[in-house]
Amino acid sequence: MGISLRDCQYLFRDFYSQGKELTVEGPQLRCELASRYAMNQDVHGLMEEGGDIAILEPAGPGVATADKGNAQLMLEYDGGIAADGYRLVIGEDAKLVIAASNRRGLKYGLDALTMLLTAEEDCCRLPVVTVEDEPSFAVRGIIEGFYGVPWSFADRMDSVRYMSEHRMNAFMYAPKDDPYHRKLWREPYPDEVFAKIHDLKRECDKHLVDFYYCISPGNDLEFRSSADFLKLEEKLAAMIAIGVRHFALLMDDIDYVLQGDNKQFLERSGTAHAYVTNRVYDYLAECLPHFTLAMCPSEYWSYWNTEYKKDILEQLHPAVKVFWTGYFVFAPEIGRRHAEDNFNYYGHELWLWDNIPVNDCDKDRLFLDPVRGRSSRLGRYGHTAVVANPMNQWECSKITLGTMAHYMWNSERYMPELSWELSVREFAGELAEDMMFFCRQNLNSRLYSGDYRDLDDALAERDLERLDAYFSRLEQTAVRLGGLDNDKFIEEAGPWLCRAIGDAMLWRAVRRQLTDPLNPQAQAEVYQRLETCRSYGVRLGIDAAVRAAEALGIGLPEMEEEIKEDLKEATKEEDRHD
Ligand code: LOG
Repeated sequence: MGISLRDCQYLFRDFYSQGKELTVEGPQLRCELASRYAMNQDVHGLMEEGGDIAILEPAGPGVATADKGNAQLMLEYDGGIAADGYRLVIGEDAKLVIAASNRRGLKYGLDALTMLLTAEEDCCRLPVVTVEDEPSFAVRGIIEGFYGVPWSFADRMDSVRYMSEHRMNAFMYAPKDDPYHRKLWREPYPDEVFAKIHDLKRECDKHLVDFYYCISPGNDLEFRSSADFLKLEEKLAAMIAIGVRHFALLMDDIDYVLQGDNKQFLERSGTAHAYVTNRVYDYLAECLPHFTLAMCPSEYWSYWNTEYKKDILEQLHPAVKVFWTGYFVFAPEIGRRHAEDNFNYYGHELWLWDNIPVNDCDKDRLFLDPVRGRSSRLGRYGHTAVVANPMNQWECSKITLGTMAHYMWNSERYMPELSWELSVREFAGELAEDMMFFCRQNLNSRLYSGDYRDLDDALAERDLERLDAYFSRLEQTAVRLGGLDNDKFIEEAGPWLCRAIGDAMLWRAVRRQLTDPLNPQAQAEVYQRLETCRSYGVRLGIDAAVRAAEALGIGLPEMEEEIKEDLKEATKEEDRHD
């Protein structure tokens, strides 16, 4: 089997068999296609060309292919299966069935078949099995909703492919620092940017990912101004013209107390936000037979009831979905009580905007741990979507996102440690162990995500040998990860890898000072190493060397300008000697 039984039982909701295996001749699974799905289903578009599975389509309606292949694949429509879900049956007689109620379900079924297949030189092996699978949340994906440098379009394209491979289905475009999304929301996109958005939309279509265009006009929208509404509609019309069917209106992080004419006109911000969203809803309904509209209220993080929420509950169109981030912007836990309460207060489907692993408030940190602390049953308490707000560093975000993809697909079975292991293994291959060690030094400081007990114990016991071993492992890990076959990761994580090496060097200087406390050169070296560490502008969450120095009584004061100058001179001097 392509993957272990344990992983199958984790990744697929129902995976049952008698443990038998099917073997067919040939290095590739060549499926004669029979379809009761729809004659015009383009199955090839759902699969990578040239992979381990080939699909032989009938030569024409009712005309079989000469090549019968070594298996038969039947695609079936089954309206009883939830959207994106599928049933995959692999029979002993080499008859395979994939049933689904939408195209994404078919794709996920084919992906499952690919995962289960072991292709060898002269035969293909598959477990004889039934897989019945469906997602916990209808909408699963990423909201690029952070502050700071937005992702590049290349990052976004890659994120779409990544999502499609991980059973996520929504990319929400909402970078706070895209001026045309927020500050200059009235302005149309310049042609060259719009062309890239169009490319991104096409990539989403190709990978069956829904593209959401989000706009954030709340800072200065004049609610009575028809000119403003026209601008908003023009912005949406441009997106509609390139096929966008999913939208969100974001009212987060604005001064939402109404002023001036807005106050005169609508009195309260809940009414105002329902008003603008309903107008957008009506506009979309005029233009499109099917569309999705979500809104992020200004009170997206609280869990108590308010007049604002009541206004939304009573006035917002019932089909509009409402975002929230849990009971806090960075919610360490999202449990039944808060979820249920907030669902009742807002009275609309809730969409969880999960601020994980976003690091825009902690620019010097990477967050590389799994999502934790979410109830396994949010789907029962009004939630139909979970989207992750990632880090400015797209590639590094994959570690946490891999775990979130598991949660989004099957929250009932989610196990953070196991998902972490799978995500790290997929990311780093042979260097998974090093990667996991590195991840463990970079836990999300916004959530309770475990602690750094090993280091703290070693420090409490002043176990210098253990600390030596720790720092040399840190250094070796960073060096080895620097050789990972992933340029994007090296580019993004480079400062942190350097910092890890810097920490190990600082530790060695601390160690020398401990053995020779009165030696001024030893102290100067500590300062110099510290300065080097600081020069990277980043730190590992564990902040090991600084913590160790402080715990062992080596003071590391903020550097005086004068010392810095001296150090600069000394470094120059050293460089000359080198
Ligand atoms: C912003 C979000 C930002 C995040 C973390 C929401 C709904 N909005 O507090 O854009 O990335 O915090 O800094 C936010 O979360 N508001």
